[in-house]
Amino acid sequence: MEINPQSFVVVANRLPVDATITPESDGSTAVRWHPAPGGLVTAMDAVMRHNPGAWVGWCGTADLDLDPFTDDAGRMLVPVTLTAEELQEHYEGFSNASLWPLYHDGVAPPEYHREWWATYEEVNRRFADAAAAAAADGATVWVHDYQLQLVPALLREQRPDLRIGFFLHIPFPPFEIFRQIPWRRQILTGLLGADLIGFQRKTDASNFRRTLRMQLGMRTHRTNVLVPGSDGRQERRIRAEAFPISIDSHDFEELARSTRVQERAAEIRRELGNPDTVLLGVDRLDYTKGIRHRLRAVGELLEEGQLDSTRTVLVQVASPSRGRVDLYRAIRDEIEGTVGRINGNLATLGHNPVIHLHQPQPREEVVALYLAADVMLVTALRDGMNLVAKEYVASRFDGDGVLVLSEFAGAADELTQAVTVNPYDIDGLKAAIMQAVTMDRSERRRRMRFLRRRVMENDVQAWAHRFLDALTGSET
Ligand code: ADQ
Repeated sequence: MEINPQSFVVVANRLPVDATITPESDGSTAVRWHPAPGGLVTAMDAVMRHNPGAWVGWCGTADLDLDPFTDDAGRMLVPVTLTAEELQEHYEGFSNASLWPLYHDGVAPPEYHREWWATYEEVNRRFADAAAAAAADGATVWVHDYQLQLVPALLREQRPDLRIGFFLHIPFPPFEIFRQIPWRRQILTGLLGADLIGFQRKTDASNFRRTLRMQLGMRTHRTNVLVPGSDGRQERRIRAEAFPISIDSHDFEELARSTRVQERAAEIRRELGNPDTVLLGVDRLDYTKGIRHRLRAVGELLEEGQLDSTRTVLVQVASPSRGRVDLYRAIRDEIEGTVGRINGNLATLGHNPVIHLHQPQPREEVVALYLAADVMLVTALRDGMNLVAKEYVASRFDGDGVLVLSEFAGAADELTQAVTVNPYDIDGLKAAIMQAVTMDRSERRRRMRFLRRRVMENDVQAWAHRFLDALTGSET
């Protein structure tokens, strides 16, 4: 199919929908599309409702060659084909086993392989070609995340007419950590093809600018970066700064206010045996999320009797979503081992103090859990933003509930009235959990009022406007 060039193009590793191939009764096969999960898709889905255009991304199944098409929402979806080997090396390998741990300050050791890098370059080139074909003259192209850091420069080479923005959803590490990656220059040069590079936190943006100074000897002034032109071309002034992402806050509040979800929240508490305290964790199963530290702290509080094991429940939802099956199996085994040990010591016939749900939960159920939880535990060791923290706040239209939030999650910059913790400090984490559990109602409400103001004002639409206005030069 001919692509009808668009004036706004989003480029992300995944499309907002996943394709699956299903056999038909006549022996043929059909492609079916389902919403794809994840923080980035949720955010950009909401943005695209207001800025229709094209979305370039992988369709979720290897070796599937699909034509671009327009979906029910009027967006043009442009699938990029990836082979199983490319997925292994670009996505599971370089993206998730090299970049992901490195950018999260090395909370797991990154691995580097030259074949992975070669495939990363190759796949980035394919995304850049697809974006170039989908973009109209002078279009605005918004490239997302660590899987596609070479796309801005590759795209600029082909299409200097475009306005190119890049947003990194995960942290950018300090120069001393970043410098270990063998392809550090190529990655920085790839990103510098953008006119605007957005980060979650101010510290991420300043880590990046400092890296440019230290590694490439470049000049920066405040958030501006002067990129020297190649072949005697004039230097370009680009910007690298923080644009903290958010959620569709009003959508969450509306869902939480629905009778269905409120009834379900009450039912959840009944199903849990009407405990005095419900603690909640909702995470993708990942070593950056600090689930192990959280379980350790809650386990000790229960075993020491500071939390009454007959009157307290921790519900931990942790579902796998990103590659590296072996690694995730190890984390899952560890979580299940710890949960089993705590319950083995403390459970009674009718009551388990810790419940681990391994299956991903539909959004309605997640919001019902948010409403049912007295205390939300977000204990990431490192996290770009952490949307779960914001979703909890947006869902608590009743003005109650306490958020315990890691200072290593980007959300901590804005949500300063949460009970903040260093998750590595187990005693500090235990004290924070007890502070949250015993906090009196007026303080809970005062803190939640502040948190809600922040989350309801800075929603995902406001985030996208700020980024796009800065990119297109229309900010005031
Ligand atoms: P993630 O690492 O995926 O996002 P997060 O920001 O918490 O982390 O977003 C996860 C999303 O998936 C949330 O909408 C949450 O409700 C949902 N979710 C998580 N676990 C779930 C489960 N078990 N069942 C059902 N739903 C679940 C990346 C970065 C973050 C950054 C976002 C957006 O790692 O730091 O905040 O992108 O930029």
